[in-house]
Amino acid sequence: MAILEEISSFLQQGRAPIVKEKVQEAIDQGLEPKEILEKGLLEGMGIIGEKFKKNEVFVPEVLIAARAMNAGVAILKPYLVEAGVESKGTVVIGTVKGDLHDIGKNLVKMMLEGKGLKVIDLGVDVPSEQFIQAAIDNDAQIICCSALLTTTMNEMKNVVIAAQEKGIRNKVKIMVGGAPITQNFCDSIGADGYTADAASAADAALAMCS
Ligand code: B1M
Repeated sequence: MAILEEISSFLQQGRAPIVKEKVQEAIDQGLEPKEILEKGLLEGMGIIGEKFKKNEVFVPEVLIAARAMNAGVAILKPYLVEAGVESKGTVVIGTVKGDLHDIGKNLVKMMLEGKGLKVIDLGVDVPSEQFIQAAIDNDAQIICCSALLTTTMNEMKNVVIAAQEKGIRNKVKIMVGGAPITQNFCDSIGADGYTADAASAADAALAMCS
């Protein structure tokens, strides 16, 4: 299984072109797409996530590793669909209305994908109704809201209220995060989960889906 270790290692180094080559090589060798995903790509992304949590690597390395993962996943995607690999859950993510900061949100998205979750990314400046509609349309288990401004964090409460009003509050968990967000704030608006960093957000989301 040396090739899977190579895929993991090149992914951690952020070497997208070699990751693509190695994933194709693994497919040509007859390895199962699910195994390439889980023991190669997700394994590598998981190691990066843990290092990020411990401040052993930083935002640029994570972004580059993510690019390498996306490159590998793009090669694998048609085979995964063919093999019928099911995602472990669906998450709708976005930065709340009025807020254009997306670096942290993109990191959370990447870590979620690294855990095998399907992510519907609504981008930035997302109104509460759009979060709810996307959750309904995609049968999502979780809505993830990111905010970086003290002036926009209260939008998260509107997402919780909109979920109640649309009658889906018992079907969907709402996770919140971003620099100004705290556990107290999460509790005060009636959201279901807060984590301080992207890797922990992915761990929490996976736990909520299972
Ligand atoms: Co802005 N900005 N910014 N900014 N900006 C901050 C946030 C600020 C703290 C700077 C400062 O004054 N010291 C300040 C906010 C102050 C406040 O509200 N108290 C601020 C301001 C004021 C503004 C503007 C109003 C400036 C102006 O125009 N006068 C303006 C607002 C625009 C808008 O959104 N409407 C503005 C604009 C911008 C840029 C466009 C220039 C740029 C954003 C570019 C982009 O995102 N594409 C920008 C940037 C880059 C920053 C700083 C410098 C960096 C933010 C960042 O990306 N950090 C920031 C200062 C700072 O934080 N030091 C600042 C890295 C990122 C990885 O961290 O997003 O916190 P973060 O994500 C973390 C965790 O929070 C967590 O995971 C990540 C890491 O693991 N996380 C989650 C995030 N979302 C999560 C969701 C989860 C769980 C975890 O679950 C769902």
